[in-house]
Amino acid sequence: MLPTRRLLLGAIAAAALAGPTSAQTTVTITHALSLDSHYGAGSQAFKEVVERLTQGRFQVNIQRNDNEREAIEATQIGTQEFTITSTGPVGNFVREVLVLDIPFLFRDYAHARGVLDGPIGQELLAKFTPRGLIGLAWMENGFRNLTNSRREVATPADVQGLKIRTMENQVHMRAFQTLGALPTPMAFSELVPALQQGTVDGQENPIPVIVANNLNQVQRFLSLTRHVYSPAVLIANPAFWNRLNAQDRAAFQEAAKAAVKANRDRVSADEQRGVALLRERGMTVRTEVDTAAFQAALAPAFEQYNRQFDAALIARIRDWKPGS
Ligand code: EAX
Repeated sequence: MLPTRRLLLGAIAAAALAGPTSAQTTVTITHALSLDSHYGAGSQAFKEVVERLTQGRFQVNIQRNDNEREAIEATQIGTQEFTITSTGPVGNFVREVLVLDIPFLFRDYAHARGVLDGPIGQELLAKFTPRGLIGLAWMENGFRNLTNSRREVATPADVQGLKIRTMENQVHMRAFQTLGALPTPMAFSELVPALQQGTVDGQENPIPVIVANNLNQVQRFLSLTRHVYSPAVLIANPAFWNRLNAQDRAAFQEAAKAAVKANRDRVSADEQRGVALLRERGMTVRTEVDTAAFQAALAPAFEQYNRQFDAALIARIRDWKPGS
């Protein structure tokens, strides 16, 4: 055997024994729910595509952090590279995003996804950059529904006096105040203990969250109010993102697209099966809610939102049609 061939085989064997190349980088992504959730579906798709398109040079470590404000702060300062979060606390970092949290702004999932995937969504993602965050892609939490342990809710009058946990979101808090409820903002991590101890009577979340976190164990009544569409967003750390070369950045962008698709597909699936599942788990579900009465009762809040935000932008969102 020629010496050079023997040397070459030796070098390959040594490299194989040395294990992964030094160029391997582990990045962390967090979200508030388990892997068996609409966020988990997204993070696992993200991981698979990043590791495949970078030939393993980047490894993705998925972790759970159910304090979304903390996760955004950690992504901002770089103690983690990515997070998937509902827009709940995002308005405390990027004020313009609060417009998306206005009740009854979106008609249905097609309307919300169409707006967020179009120019309006891109304009809002660009608002993250000056705030020290990279808004990579709009994902989805879902249409929020009200649960409580006191009574069935069908009209605004049924909400009066209920202590309702809200996200740390001033748009949501104003809405529940206007309805005569007692909004109590807290991180998702504090929600279940607060419901168990009776600190609050109820909360509001999309079906996928209620299912993923078994909130049926601490809540008796579910009303399909669908009062707010709750976007989620994939956020990156700017320093990490700006260090990527064009090829790797393209890989992460492909991974973000895969995360959006897997996340939305799981929301659609959970919406299909979630109500029946929650009934099986013992919840009393009120499917018929007087939506018109809720919208009328929120009129004072809508007036305030029109003053607080760009009324033209609100109209652009409301009037969006496919193809527009
Ligand atoms: O993002 O805090 C909330 O109610 C959110 O919907 C939950 O953390 C999933």
